[in-house]
Formats: sequence, structure tokens, C-alpha cells
Amino acid sequence: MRVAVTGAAGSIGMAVSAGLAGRGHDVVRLDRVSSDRVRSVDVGDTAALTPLLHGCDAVVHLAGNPHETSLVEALDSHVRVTHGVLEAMCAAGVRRLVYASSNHAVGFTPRNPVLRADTRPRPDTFYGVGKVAAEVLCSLYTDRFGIAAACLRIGSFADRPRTRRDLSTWLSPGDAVRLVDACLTAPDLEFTVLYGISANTRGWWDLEPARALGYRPIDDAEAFAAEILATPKSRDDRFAERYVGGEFCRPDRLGGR
Ligand code: 15L
Repeated sequence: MRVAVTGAAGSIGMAVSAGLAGRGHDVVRLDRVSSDRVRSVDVGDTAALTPLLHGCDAVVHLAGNPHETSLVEALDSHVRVTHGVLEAMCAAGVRRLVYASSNHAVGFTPRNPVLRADTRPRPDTFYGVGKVAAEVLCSLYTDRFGIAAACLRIGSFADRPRTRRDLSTWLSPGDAVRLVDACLTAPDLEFTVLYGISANTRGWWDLEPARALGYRPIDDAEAFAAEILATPKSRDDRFAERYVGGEFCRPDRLGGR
């Protein structure tokens, strides 16, 4: 497939771009910052993005500010920019989207053994509000314009888990590629919201819908458990014991106030 990746210069973007290319996809790397093999474009600018999407089969939209900001900035980064991407897809005739949403769309949900993707949105931050709204925007473009969309509520993407919470929320680079590729190639995709984590023994998000789409995670944060559990518990660990969003639920984490 010919696949455009937005945010290709970011940490997950670099891993996903390289991994998809390694799996035989023709990857068009896009980002605001130009770097080796990355084309510089403001992906929220539909007119600028459209010509770069011609001939693509799908877009993997990873661009967006990964941090908490004001509500206005969150809506801009996640909703306005995603709208620009969706409009460019319609104009260029691209029919499939994999969107990097976040676990913080449901971060204020109290911890329990398994959290399904069809639980009510419960954002922990303005960042989470932006992600919920962007998921809903994707749903509109599925129903109105027939764009197949998979919204991935990504956990903690990193080379390796570092905190107690990461033992449940880690998404390894290899599994990120496997998840995105499953969403790109699933035959019957319409609109779906999935959790994006590795096969963590302590995972609390329901991976069944992702597995049903063809995701076969390999990594498990448990390999790092002994080392991580030997460190003293932090204040952030205590938030992670209560809420799935962990430290994003701290009172001082709401941005722009
Ligand atoms: C996210 O969505 C953030 O972009 C990232 O910075 C981490 O906080 C991650 O979630 C997480 O929950 O660990």
C-alpha cells in the first residue's frame, strides 16, 4: 500500500514509518519539520496536503501535540488539524485513516480489571477532550464520506516501560507497527476505536477488538516488572492506582489555567 504518515519526524512516527516500509509499504513521510526523507508540510492545511496524498491508499495520522495545553490549543492540534487531514483525504480520494487517539480520552475512568473501548468518554485533560472530539470527527467522515477509520487509543509508546503504570500501558515500537499495519490491511474496516498497547500481562484495556482486526502483539512489559517494582512508589504511581489516565488526573495537570 502507499501510505502517508503525518508526524513522521516524531518518536512514534519514525518507528511506524520505518516499520511499515520494512513490511513492504510505500511510505510518504510528512511532518512540519523536514528531516531525512521527511517532506515538510503543515498537515492541517488542506490545500497544501491534498497534492501529497494523491495516489495514497491510506493516511496514518500521528501528528499532534502530545502534551497537555489550553483547551484552545488542544482543539486546534487535534480537531482542526485532523479536520484538515480528513478534508485532504476526501479531495485526494484516500479512503482509509488510522488515527492516533489516546488513552487519555478515557483517563478519568476508575481502574478496573478490563476497560472496554465502548465505555463512555471520560477525558482527564483538555488533551483528552481534543482526542475524544477528533474520534467523533472521524466518525462523521466515516458516515458522511465513507472513510474507513480506526482510532487508536494509544497507551504509553516507548522503547521500554519505565513506570509501574507502564507495566499495563506500554506499547512497544514493534507492536505499534503491527497494530497500525493490521488497521491498514483489515478487510472490513468501517469505524472503530481500539486500545493500543502491547500484550502486557497487567494490561487493563480490552485488546479483543484489536485482535479481531488482526493485531497480534508480541511484547509484554512484564519482562521489566522486577526492575520497576523494586523502585519506590511515586505520587504519580498513586494516581495510576486509581485512574487509567494516571498522573494526567493530577489536579495540577489541567492545562491553560
Ligand atoms: C499520551 O497520550 C501522551 O501523548 C504521552 O505523552 C503519554 O502521556 C501517554 O499518553 C501515556 O498515557 O503514557
